[in-house]
Amino acid sequence: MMKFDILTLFPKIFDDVLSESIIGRAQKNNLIEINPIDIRKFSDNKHKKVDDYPYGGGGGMVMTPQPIFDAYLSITRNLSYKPKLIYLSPQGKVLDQKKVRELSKENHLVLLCGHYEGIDERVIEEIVDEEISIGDYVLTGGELPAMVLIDSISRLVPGVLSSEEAYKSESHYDGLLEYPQYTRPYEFCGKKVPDILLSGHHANIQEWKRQQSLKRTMEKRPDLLK
Ligand code: 4H3
Repeated sequence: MMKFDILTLFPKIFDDVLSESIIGRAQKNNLIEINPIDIRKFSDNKHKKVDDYPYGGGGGMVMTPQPIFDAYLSITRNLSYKPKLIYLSPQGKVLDQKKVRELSKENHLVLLCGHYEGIDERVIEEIVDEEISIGDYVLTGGELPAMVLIDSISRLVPGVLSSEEAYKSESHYDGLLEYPQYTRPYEFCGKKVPDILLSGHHANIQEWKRQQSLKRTMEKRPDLLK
């Protein structure tokens, strides 16, 4: 069982995306739990304000530390352990499948989503264990990266995919891209499925898949082979 608590100003946007398909089924089967927490509810301010102008100017708004800190305490207050807290940020280590595998070993992750110009540095220093980026580009908030993280980790939680095979041969599992896949019909747009895949010769098929993986990786992502 993997639990994700998400600290966000926009808890609703997680519901639709993560309640469909494989991740939705995983939640129903109690293999994962996804719990968005509305930071705004924890604001001490009478207008439930959660942001303010940056000291030193520079434009935009910064998320104030108090509501984030209290939302975080509402998670940890009843726990005898400290769950790992990840801040989704363009300054973090760029996510790859190795990091996904590592994080899938945890039982409880807290994901902190910033918005606007970001979060007051002091709350980051106090509660963040790890900063992760999903790539070298800037988004309006950490919510989409949090969903990417949840999806990539959840599919590695035992039982979420129907069999181990379902993910072991996929792109990036062994540092290579996946071989091409075919299904019916046998012929489409004048193109036939490679005969080897219909041969029934298991060893030859495995060898073909390996060769295709290497060829693809060489052509599309030579950087992965280095
Ligand atoms: C993560 C977060 C990109 C990534 C993000 C990424 C808004 C973090 C704000 C939010 C800060 C500006 N953008 N590449 N944006 O994973 O709170 O940095």
